[in-house]
Amino acid sequence: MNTPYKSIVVLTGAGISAESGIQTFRAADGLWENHRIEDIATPEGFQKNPVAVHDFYNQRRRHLLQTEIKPNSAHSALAKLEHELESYPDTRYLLVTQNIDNLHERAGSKKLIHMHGELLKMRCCVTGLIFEIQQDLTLEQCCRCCRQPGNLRPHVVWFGEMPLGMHEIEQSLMSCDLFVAIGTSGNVYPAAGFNQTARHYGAHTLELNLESTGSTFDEHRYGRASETTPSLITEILRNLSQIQAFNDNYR
Ligand code: BV8
Repeated sequence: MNTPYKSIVVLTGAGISAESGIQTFRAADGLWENHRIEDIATPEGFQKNPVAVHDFYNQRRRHLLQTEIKPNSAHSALAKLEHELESYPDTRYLLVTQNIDNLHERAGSKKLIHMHGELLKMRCCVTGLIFEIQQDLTLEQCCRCCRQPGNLRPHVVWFGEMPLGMHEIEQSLMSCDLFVAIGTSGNVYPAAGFNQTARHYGAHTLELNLESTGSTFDEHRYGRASETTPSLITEILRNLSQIQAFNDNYR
């Protein structure tokens, strides 16, 4: 990688949070292991058995809020990239995550789109208003807007629902020159198609994963995200500073 990038889009999946102690979806002991997707992560499943769906997310929320669950060096490296790029006003950056945990924010990321929602938020099904939540969500809980029980759901995008921030994401994919996917199996659309969109519009596409996902990228780097991500960020920032120094010398 030896060219300075003008617009960088990063997509993360469950694999970036795995080393922080959060289960991925499709690993042998993954989140979907004991559940059928259609029962637990669809509006129909919620309609049919809201208690089971609340329990699935309440368990994940309790786990996320445990003291030992912290951002890892991959989350920190992305936050560092965003911070350092503030010194390069001509370089645009966007982080899109499929994850509903808050580890990117806790590491310091700000330019972030949670395209599949957030575990620490809930939404009123009647008004659409969104509220923070740190404890269990139950059918008995009243929303602050309607002041009656049973209207609240996790602020999470289920299968068959429109992901969040799609317009901004699509605009960024069409204008980026570097697209990096970190820790995602590429099984869920439309996120799984982002690399093709970026490539179609001329971006260099790079996949960081433990193993090959079979998806089409210009470049693959295998290893743990906590190692591959910091080294990639160091490389990007080194390139940028070298180009900056060159331009300063020959202005
Ligand atoms: C939609 C929130 C219409 C809930 C989730 C074609 C086009 C469009 C849609 C579809 C299509 N085909 C099918 C569809 C419908 C569907 C879909 O994709 N179905 C799949 C099953 C085929 N998609 C939808 O319904 C989406 N909505 O399409 O609306 C539309 C269409 C176009 C444009 C606009 C609107 C909504 C999908 C959202 C579902 N909600 N999550 C929750 O979290 O409970 S999905 C959920 O699963 C996650 O959010 C995430 O997206 C996905 C899990 O994927 P990964 O993050 O990749 O995790 P996984 O475990 O699979 O992989 C982990 C990877 O990490 C592995 O590769 C592993 O090797 C790696 N790894 C592990 N450890 C490490 C590591 N890598 C590095 N280091 C490590 N240490």
